[in-house]
Amino acid sequence: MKNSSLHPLTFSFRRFAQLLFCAAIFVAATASAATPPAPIVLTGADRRPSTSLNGEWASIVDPYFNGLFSFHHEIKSNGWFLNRKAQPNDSFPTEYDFSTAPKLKVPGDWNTQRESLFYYEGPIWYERDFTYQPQEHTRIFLHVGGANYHSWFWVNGQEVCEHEGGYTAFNCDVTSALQNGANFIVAAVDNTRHDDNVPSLETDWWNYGGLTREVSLIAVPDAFIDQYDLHLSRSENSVVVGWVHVVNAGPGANVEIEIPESHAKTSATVGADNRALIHFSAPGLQLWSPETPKLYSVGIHSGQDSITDLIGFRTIETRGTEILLNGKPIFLRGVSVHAEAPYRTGRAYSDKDAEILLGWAKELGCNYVRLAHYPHDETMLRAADRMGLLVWSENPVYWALQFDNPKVLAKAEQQLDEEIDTSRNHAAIILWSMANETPNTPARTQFIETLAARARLLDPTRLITAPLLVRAEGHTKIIDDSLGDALDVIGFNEYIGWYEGRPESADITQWRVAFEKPLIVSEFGGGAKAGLHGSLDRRWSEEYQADIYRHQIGMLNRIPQLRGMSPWVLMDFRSPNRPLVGIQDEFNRKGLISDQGQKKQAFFVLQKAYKEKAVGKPE
Ligand code: GCB
Repeated sequence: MKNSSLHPLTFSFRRFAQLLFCAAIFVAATASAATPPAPIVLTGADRRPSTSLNGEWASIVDPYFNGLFSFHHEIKSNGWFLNRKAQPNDSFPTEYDFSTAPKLKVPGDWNTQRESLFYYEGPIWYERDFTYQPQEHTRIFLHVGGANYHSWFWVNGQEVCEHEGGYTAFNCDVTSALQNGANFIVAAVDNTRHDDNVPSLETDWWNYGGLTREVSLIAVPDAFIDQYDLHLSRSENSVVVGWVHVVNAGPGANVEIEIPESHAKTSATVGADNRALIHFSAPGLQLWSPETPKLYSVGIHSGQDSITDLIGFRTIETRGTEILLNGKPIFLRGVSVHAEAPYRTGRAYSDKDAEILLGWAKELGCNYVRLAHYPHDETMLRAADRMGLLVWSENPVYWALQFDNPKVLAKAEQQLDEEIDTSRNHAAIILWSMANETPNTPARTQFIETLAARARLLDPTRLITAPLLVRAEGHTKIIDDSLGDALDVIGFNEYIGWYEGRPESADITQWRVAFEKPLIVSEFGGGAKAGLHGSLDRRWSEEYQADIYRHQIGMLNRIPQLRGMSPWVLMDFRSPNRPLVGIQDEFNRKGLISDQGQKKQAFFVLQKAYKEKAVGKPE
């Protein structure tokens, strides 16, 4: 729409009339244009052959989203997604050019790649050329590991999808947009915070924007396996159960599962809902546990489609106030982890990032990690499976949302679905966390109860949790938020010794818990600047932080139903709420390790307690 590129100062009545006319045509055209289908979830996407689109992408910073919206804020039909090249005889200017634009690396947040983008919140355009030879009878998906927060994608100028939510993977069908040979893809990613987003306006972590996780093309046959769930039965010994869903499966299509190492094999027919129910015995399977993180190569086949996943088999359940892994009580010795990249800061995405972070958790003596406050990258979950770390996976329902807004609920549900559907085959994940530290109101409770019911329906094999806020009467801390009724495991966060009282206040604190359920202290801790030393009462010193841990461990041992802990936090992480110069410098300093990998004294206090099993009930 040419008129949308008018300079506002040349505006006249005649042009206004022209503009109205063009707008009417444009509205009619867009109303009839097919909206692209919603992105889908592919389970085990990283186990499929793919064409990587990682690398350098051209980028244009567009704070007013001028590439998508006209000056009257209508969607442009000639937006920057056309990747137009100016022609010598053009009668209008083309005011963008991806071929001369600076580059950004994908995967990667933009904030840590360019100084001027450090605080940037808004839209940025990405463009990349690539060649591709589509094969007959295939569907091709653009796989996006994560784009924070709202993203739009076009292939050769055709819109292929739009997605909301910064921390879940999605796949857009690009089959009809791709050409044989030269192609281009344009993405717009907008990390503006809005009060009706999930998460909303307030978070205590950096709002890293961009294509933060890997991007690739995945080709599948016309009939393909999009999702599957294979896990050990809780009720029958050595029996693997679950389902496989096949898109476009013809009537009577068959699914085969094999675990060659255990000589187990089965086949099943898909039903009317394109789903084959799986139930077969696999005697002699070695159970997955932190001590023996055994993963089996599992083949899943249907017609022309095949995936080989790496799956561990274990059960998780509760009995009274116990958590049972493979039928045996376990105490979760853990730590909370943000997806902050070690040494370089920014959003973590690589195998190496995951191995460093989880390697530190292992060194600490952990058998469990709380991956806060949003679903982490697949690389993190694969590493946890391999390294034997049980995982608490978290939905980004953080602090206060518009709990009475049905649109916000729909957004939270969509992100929860994507989280569970993508990662349901990771043996490491035992807990789905619905929300962190939400205000105790009826609207909140109903909102999270709805999410919990949905999570149970999607995955009845895992435990539902959420960190609750705690209230106090004198020296007694009380956990009685009614949301606890909807949970299998009660999480709670407390900062005795940091936000309230002194470290030794923990010694006189009593606990009253209104639920006969297992309890995990999902956060406690305090800040310290690595290398800052002083007496025990010098806030920000390593000594002060270590002292919090000593007193906390003593106190936590007095809570009979405590079944796990994940203090806050493994490593210092970027937060815009932490401006204290010389100490915080925009990092939350509650890490046991600094962002540059220096271990603080508290790391060793906790390591000793974990290694000597001096905290928690002996297993
Ligand atoms: C909390 C939040 C966490 C914050 C932490 C803190 O309770 O759950 O996201 O970063 O406290 O450091 O204050």
